[in-house]
Amino acid sequence: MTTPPTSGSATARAFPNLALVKYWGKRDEELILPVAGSLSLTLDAFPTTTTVAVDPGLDGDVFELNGAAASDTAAERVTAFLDLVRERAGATDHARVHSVNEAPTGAGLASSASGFAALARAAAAAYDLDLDTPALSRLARRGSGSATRSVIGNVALWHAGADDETSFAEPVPAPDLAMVIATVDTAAKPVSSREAMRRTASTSPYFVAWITSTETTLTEMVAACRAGDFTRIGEITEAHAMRLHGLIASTEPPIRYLKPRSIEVMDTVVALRQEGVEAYSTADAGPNVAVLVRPEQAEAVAARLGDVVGPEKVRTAGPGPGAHLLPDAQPPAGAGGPVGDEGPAGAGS
Ligand code: 2P0
Repeated sequence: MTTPPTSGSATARAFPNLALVKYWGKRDEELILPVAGSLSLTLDAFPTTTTVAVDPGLDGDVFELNGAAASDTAAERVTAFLDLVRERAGATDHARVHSVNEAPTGAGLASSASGFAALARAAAAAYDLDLDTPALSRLARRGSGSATRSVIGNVALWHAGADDETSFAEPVPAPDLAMVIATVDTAAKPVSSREAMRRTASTSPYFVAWITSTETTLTEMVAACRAGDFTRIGEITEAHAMRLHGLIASTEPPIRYLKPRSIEVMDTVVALRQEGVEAYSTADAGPNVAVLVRPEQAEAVAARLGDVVGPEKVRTAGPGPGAHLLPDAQPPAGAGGPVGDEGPAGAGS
């Protein structure tokens, strides 16, 4: 059987997300099925814009990131992902992938989330795969776990699911949220998330408790979101982030992502609360701290955190849209762009 040649081209944009209930640990490494569900806020800043152009003349995929050839490791990961897309599309032609990532280096925003969500959207269109939003979220999951959630705008719930078909993200109604992000350190992390997750699963005596408690926490968080209970959302966010870092510290050899300055930011957030400003800390697999606030308080909180880390190291973000296609003529890269049909109404830009 000969496969019909494909020569499509598509451009998509996706934004990073910050988890309020964290994903940490896989029960299936190949399918990237998580040990528990998670929930995040997709941001309206620092997008990745990716064009996939199928080219029957190529011997292999070409991956360019921010205008330069990507590393071999990154290129291999993109090709492995495109192989999945081609397998489903019944296609064999390779593609040129051109990606621009606007996250400031080391800002602590996982570019794999926006990167694979944008790649999934663009590659599905370029290879003529007609996927609904859950199917697109499942596809993005195969690139990177956190990308599952960046397919969805605003607040996204990633179900752990029973299998590949049932492990995808969907929107959850929530009150208006904003994040103030304090960059503490831009050095490369000592251990990648992927490797640290493996070490946690194989060495931490707390891992089983993490799995069971995260599912309970997630149920509580979804209820708080639906109820529009900002205070409870914040309390759960901060507690779950601290649990993640406690869990990571319990590995052997131990891993510690937080720095003294991260703790200083977190203490400032506690002080802000004592002064009556509702703000709650979270941190991913790195030293940078994101602070969940009501949008109207973002500016005041940003000024306060600027006193700790320097004003130039503080950024604020609101809720952003899910991964979406851009018109063929690529507009200048930047935050915003059309909100995809995945994005709940009013999901930011
Ligand atoms: C999260 N993180 O929920 C958690 C919290 C970091 C800390 O998802 O191996 O880059 O590609 O599935 O998605 C980072 O992990 O890992 C992450 P892979 P990913 O956002």
